[in-house]
Amino acid sequence: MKTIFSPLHAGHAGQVELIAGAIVPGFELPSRAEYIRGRVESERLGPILLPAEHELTAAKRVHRADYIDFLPTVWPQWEKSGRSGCAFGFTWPTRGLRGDVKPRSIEAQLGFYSFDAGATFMKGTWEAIKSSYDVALTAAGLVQGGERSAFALCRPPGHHAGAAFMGGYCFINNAAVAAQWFRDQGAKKVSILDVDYHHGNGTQEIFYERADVQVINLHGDPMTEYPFFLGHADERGAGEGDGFNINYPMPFGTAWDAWGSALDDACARLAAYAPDVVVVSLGVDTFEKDPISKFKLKTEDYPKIGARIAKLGLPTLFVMEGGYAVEEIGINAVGVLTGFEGRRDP
Ligand code: Q9C
Ligand code: ZN
Repeated sequence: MKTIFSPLHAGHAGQVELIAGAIVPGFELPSRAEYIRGRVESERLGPILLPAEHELTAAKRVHRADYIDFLPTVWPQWEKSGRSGCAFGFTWPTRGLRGDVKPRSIEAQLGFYSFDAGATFMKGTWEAIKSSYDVALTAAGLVQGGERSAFALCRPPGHHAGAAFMGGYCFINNAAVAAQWFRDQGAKKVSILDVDYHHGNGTQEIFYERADVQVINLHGDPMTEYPFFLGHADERGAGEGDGFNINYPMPFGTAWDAWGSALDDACARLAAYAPDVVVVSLGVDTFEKDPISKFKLKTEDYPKIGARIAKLGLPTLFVMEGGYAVEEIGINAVGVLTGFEGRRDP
C-alpha cells in the first residue's frame, strides 16, 4: 500500500503540555511521524509519496467555515499581540457562559475554538495542519481511484477536533474530512472505525445526527479517561443518526482478549452496515508501553487488528491518529498495515 507523508509536519514542534499538575514538553512529537515513516521504509510497505495541495473546501464540509478560517490566523495574531511561547487557550465557554459571541483577543478566541488546552500553536503549526489535511485527502484519492487501501501518515492527528473546536493535539479532523469527501465523490455510506485509545469525540460530534456515516469507537472509558465528556456506550446517535454511532468504552488494563472481542463486534456491526468505504482512525496509543494511556496491547496484536479489518473486504483508508511510545510507534502502526496486507513476515 502507498503511504502519503509530508515533511511539513515537522514545523509543528516545541509545544508544551499541562499534565498531572506540571508543564512538560508535549507528547505529540515530530519524531512520531519520522519513526512511522522509517518503519514504512524498512518494512517496504510501498512507495512514500508527497501530498497534493488541496483547497480548504473539503475541510469546510465538516468544520464550521469561521473555525477553519481562524486556524491560519492564530500564530500571526499571537505574535502581533506581543505574546511568545506557544499559543493555546485556557478559558472556555462552558455551561453558564456564552459560546455564541467571539471575543476579540487572540487568547480568548483560542478558548472560543477549543475544548481543552491540548491543541497548541507554534510558528509552523498551521503549515503542519494544512499538510496533514492534504495527506488525508491525497490518500483518500488513491482509494477513490481504485486502490484497495492507502495510508495517510497524518500529523498532527485529528479525531478530537469537532465542527468548531480543536483539542487533544487535534485541529482539522482528517478522518472526518476524508469520510465526507468520499460521500461527496459518490459513496453512499462510509464507516469510520476509530481504534485510537482515546474516544474520537470530534468525529462523533460531526456525524452524530447522520445515517450516511457510521462512527464506531473503541476507547478508554470516559468515566476515567480523557476526553471524559463523551464516549459512553449509551451515545447511539440522534435523529436520523440514531443507531449509527457505536461506542465501546473499556476499562484501564484492557488487553487483547477483551479489546479484540470488541473489535470483532465492531467489525460485525460495520459489515452489517455495508459501507462503500472504511476510514480507520489509526491510533496505536493502546500499546502497553504508551506513556499517557492505560491499555495493554502488545506489538504482536497490531497485525491482528489489520488482519481483522482486511476480512471486511472493503476499500480502506488508514488515517494516523495517536500513539506516544515513539520508539515503538512505527513498529505498531505499520504492524496494522502489514497485517491488513496479510504479510506475516514482511
Ligand atoms: N492524563 C490523541 O491521541 N491529554 N490525543 C491526556 C492524560 C490529552 C490524545 C492526559 C491526550 C490527547 C490524538
Ligand atoms: Zn489517542
